[in-house]
This record gives sequence, C-alpha cells and structure tokens, in this order.
Amino acid sequence: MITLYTFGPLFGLPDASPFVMKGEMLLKLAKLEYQTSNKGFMRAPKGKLPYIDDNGTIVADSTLIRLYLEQKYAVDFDRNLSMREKGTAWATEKMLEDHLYWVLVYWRWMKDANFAKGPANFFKRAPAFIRPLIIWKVRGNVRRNLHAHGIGRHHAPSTRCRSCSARTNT
Ligand SMILES: N[C@@H](CCC(=O)N[C@@H](CS)C(=O)NCC(=O)O)C(=O)O
Repeated sequence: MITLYTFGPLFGLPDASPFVMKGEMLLKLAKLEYQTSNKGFMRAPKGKLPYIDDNGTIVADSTLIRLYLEQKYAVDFDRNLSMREKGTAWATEKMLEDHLYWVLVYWRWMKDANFAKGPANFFKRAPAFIRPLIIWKVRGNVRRNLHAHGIGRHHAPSTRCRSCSARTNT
C-alpha cells in the first residue's frame, strides 16, 4: 500500500500544505489505495513534504509523485486534454507552484497577525520554554527562502481597501 507523508489537517483543510493536498488529490484521482502518515517529516528525503513510500519505493515532490504514478500505474491525469490544453495546464501549474505559492508563504509567515492565526499552530506541541526560539529559527529560515526565491526582496504594496480605506498590507 502507498503511504503519503503529510503534515495533517489544519485550518479546516485536509492539510496545511497545498503540495500535500495536490499529492493526495493525485492518489484519489488515480483511484489507488493509500494511507497517510504525519510522522515522516524528519525523514523527508528532500526536507519537504509530500513524499510517498510505495512498498519501499520513495518518491519525493508532488510533481515527481505525479510522474511516478503515471508511469507505474498507467494513469493519464491529462487524458481529456489537447496538446494545447496540456501546455496551458503545465504553465499555470508552474506559475501557481513556483510564484503564487511564495506570495502565500510571505503573507502566511511574515505578517505577524496571519502568522499568529496560522503557522503558529504548527509549534503548539513544542515545549513552551523553547517554543519562541524554534519559531524565531523557523521564521528566519522562511525569510531566507523568500529572499533566495527573489519575491521576498520586494516590498508589499501599501494600498487601501476601496470599501473601508483600511490598509491591505498589514
Ligand atoms: N516542489 C515541492 C514543494 C513542496 C513544499 O514546498 N513543501 C513545503 C510545505 S508547502 C515543505 O515541506 N516545507 C518544509 C520546509 O521547507 O522546511 C512539491 O511539489 O512537492
């Protein structure tokens, strides 16, 4: 049986990670039997989730999982698409995963109010006395990743909401 390694449900979603939700959706669409485990992050081969263990074959990264399922189980997720539509789908997918995703990470992790409502929950199981240190370290890593990607080097535009005039970048 395939095991999909996940973070687990959060924020009323099947998982806090869009890539994990994509991985689970692929397994559902392929109609394959699978189980999930939220105990795999420390052993993640690329330091990220999702990855799968298919009876000993480890595949990390949602897109590589997709390619693996297509090859191993003869699934064609794009079977009803024309070549042109496949190209559009691929370009859209990569734009969402490699660009919009980092915007989401910025708003989720770098804005204190959003962080308190969201990712702060990831650290609830850490012992209280070292929690602030762990949070400081992990947020620092996220800030560095945003900088390395490039999107973290920009300033969020300071605009006002048309209906209430509140600033929208706070
Ligand atoms: N390209 C990867 C991206 C996966 C990814 O970015 N996962 C994030 C969660 S959304 C992660 O595990 N981050 C942990 C970390 O960077 O330490 C995929 O498609 O699976």
